Amino acid sequence: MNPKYYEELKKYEEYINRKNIPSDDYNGIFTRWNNPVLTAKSIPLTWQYDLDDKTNPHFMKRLGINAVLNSGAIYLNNKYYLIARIEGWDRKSFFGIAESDSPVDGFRFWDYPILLEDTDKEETNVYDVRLTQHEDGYIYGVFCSESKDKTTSDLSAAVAAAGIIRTKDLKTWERLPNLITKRSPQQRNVVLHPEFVDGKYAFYTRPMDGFIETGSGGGIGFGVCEDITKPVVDEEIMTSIRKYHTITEAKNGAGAVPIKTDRGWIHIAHGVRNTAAGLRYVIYAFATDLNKPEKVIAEPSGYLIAPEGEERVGDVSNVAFTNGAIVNKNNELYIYYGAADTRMYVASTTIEKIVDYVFNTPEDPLRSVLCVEQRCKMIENNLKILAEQGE
Ligand code: M1P
Repeated sequence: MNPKYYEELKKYEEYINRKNIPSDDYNGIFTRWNNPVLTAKSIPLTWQYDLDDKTNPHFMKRLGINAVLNSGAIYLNNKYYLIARIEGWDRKSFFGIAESDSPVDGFRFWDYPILLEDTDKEETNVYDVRLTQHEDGYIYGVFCSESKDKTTSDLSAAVAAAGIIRTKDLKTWERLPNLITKRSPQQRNVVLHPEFVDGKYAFYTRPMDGFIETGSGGGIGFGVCEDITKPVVDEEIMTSIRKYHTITEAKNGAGAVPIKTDRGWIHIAHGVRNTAAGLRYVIYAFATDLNKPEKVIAEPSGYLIAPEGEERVGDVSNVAFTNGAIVNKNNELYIYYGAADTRMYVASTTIEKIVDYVFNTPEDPLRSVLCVEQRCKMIENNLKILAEQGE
């Protein structure tokens, strides 16, 4: 074996085994963790190097990895699993399962990435899986399945659809047909609701006119389907809608699978606005009704997590994007988020705190003058409290 292998293996092991550290930035809502939980450095050497001295005498990376990002997440038998979007130097993404006993560090990939059943020869790229532990007994993965748009001569034109896979053990995956949404030509950021709604499978969708532009798509949609093995959604109705001059003005999309709480379903989604420097992706939260999971009942103003510091820098700068969160047996909540389409971070909180945040943070009154009024009311009350306490 080339001695370089042992040098690189040592670096890899040190990287995987390094402990994460909570940031000392305070907001009362969540704690950021300083180190990424997954990056291109987390990928095993066997996935990148040909270890045969005869065919690789210079110990070159033959199949390099560019980025590890937007990961689905699931908690099973006290273990934390991330199904990451792994992007090769060749720009193609695929999925790999990383496992840890800890929610914040130590994620190690299984021996092989997931080899999807090749059911559609036009499918060129797959990414951003959401993992739903459904009450029907399966774990579903819903992801973006991308193909070339052959209706135009534009080489970068693509069509996005929602691919569906399912498993009972994360090892054997069955591929189902892609979701058909009758009203929307394209779909990305589709999430399967974990419970039946009126006896049907329910999807959060993101109706889009084109590959990048949501166009007339007003926000996060919701639709039901009878048979998940022939998945068709006839009608999509709106849940969290996009609004002018807010964090969701350009687009939004469902993120982690909704979390059931006593007060409602907590959704952790992403919102996009346009800036002179390009699109800015942030993570926001809202709640929907327990019996009508499409009906928004609370939507705090602004963002929950925006990209900060080194999180802002990468292949697509200024992006915080989530498609996975875990609630463990202690009701701690871990929100995994991709940063700048390059690496994965985690933020932690508790169910008690996220419910307080979602239901007690004021809504966006949508105009500057009303926002100042809202803030002044809080200041007035605070000054009264401080005066009463002699501060
Ligand atoms: O590049 C930012 C994100 O862009 C897409 O999200 P959306 O569909 O909302 O525009 C996704 O491709 C996502 O993977 C990516 O992080």
